[in-house]
Amino acid sequence: MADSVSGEVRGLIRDREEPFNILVVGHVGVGKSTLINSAHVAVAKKWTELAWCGGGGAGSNNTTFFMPYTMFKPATMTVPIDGYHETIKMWDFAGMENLAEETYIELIGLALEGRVPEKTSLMPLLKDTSLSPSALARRFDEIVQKQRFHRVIMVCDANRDLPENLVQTVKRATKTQDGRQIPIFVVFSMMDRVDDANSPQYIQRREEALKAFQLKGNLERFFETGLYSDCNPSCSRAPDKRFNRNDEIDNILLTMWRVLLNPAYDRSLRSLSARCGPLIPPSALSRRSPRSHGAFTALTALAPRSLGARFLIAILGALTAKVLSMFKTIAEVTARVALSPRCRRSHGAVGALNGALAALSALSRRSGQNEVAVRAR
Ligand SMILES: Nc1nc2c(ncn2[C@@H]2O[C@H](COP(=O)(O)OP(=O)(O)OP(=O)(O)O)[C@@H](O)[C@H]2O)c(=O)[nH]1
Ligand SMILES: [Mg+2]
Repeated sequence: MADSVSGEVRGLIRDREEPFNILVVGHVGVGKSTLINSAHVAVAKKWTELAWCGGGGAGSNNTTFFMPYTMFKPATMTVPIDGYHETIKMWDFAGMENLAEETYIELIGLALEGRVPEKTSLMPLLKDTSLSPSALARRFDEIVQKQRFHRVIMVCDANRDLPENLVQTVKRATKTQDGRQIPIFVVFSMMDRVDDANSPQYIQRREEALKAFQLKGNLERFFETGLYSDCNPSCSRAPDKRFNRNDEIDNILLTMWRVLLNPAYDRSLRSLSARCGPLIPPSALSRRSPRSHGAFTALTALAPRSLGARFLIAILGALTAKVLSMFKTIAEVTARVALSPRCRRSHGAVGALNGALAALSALSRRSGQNEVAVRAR
């Protein structure tokens, strides 16, 4: 089973010929950098410390630069993937404990659009309270196509309550200004520290996450796992400092890759104008225009993704066209009949008859022989 998934994932990796960027977000110390390394290990089958994982914890901010990590380079693989174009990158986004929401939303949003250059130092920007979202947008006004994002992974510590602010931030930021909807995947890390995954407290936390990301009934985008960390006893490298593989972690992360790389999730990445034509003024879709949110959602629903809505509209359109063409046909037939020679002749006959009637009634009034006159007609 694991081997077949591994083979499938290697195929999906090879098939990605265009840049494929995954943004990893989450609070400070939840395991974002550790996830990047662990996701790499699951496919590479050997350890490489791509992203630096420090002590973590509130305020430690190990990751402060906006860093891309190219996954699965031949030198890091036990068995290199032939024909792989080195297109897949995971990007580590700094976590913030007490985030200044507007600035953070703007910065994540700009990053997702490919406007924040790699290696940008994020902390000074996030901590600068005088920096308005519009000033940030002006600072990063150029889109680098190969740096646009295709997936977002939100990492949450399974032992901590869901960071509501960050959830909302990520949900808003993944609806980009040009109308793309970047798919979000959720990873509950630190599962090795969860005492009882059946406890009401944990179940409620899990339910809240599923609800917040509308994943109920479709767990495909939700993953719960411990990660490869010195602190995780089930794969700990101490005391011999050797890397100990863990099949359970590998299987979950291989499944994550299979879903992440599924081309079906690329559909919502086409810009809305490409999906709905030039009907939508781009300004109405701005992240900074919350009023347009409803309209945006409705338009997104009509986009190719929602086949049901499109089908309904197509049927209504076809029916309207049919009714209009029927009216046109009736009008045309009536006009033609009215103008036909037979019709004109009968107009004359009716006129003549009416004339004769008038003459007869005048006569009969005079002679009192109505009946004879009528019969003679
Ligand atoms: N036990 C255990 N420890 C973990 C797990 N994931 C991460 N850690 C540890 O938690 C600490 C923080 O992990 P990081 O990956 O640096 O977290 P981060 O989210 O990148 O942190 P910042 O970059 O500071 O925002 C490190 O000591 C990791 O080894 C896990 O699943 N289980
Ligand atoms: Mg980090």
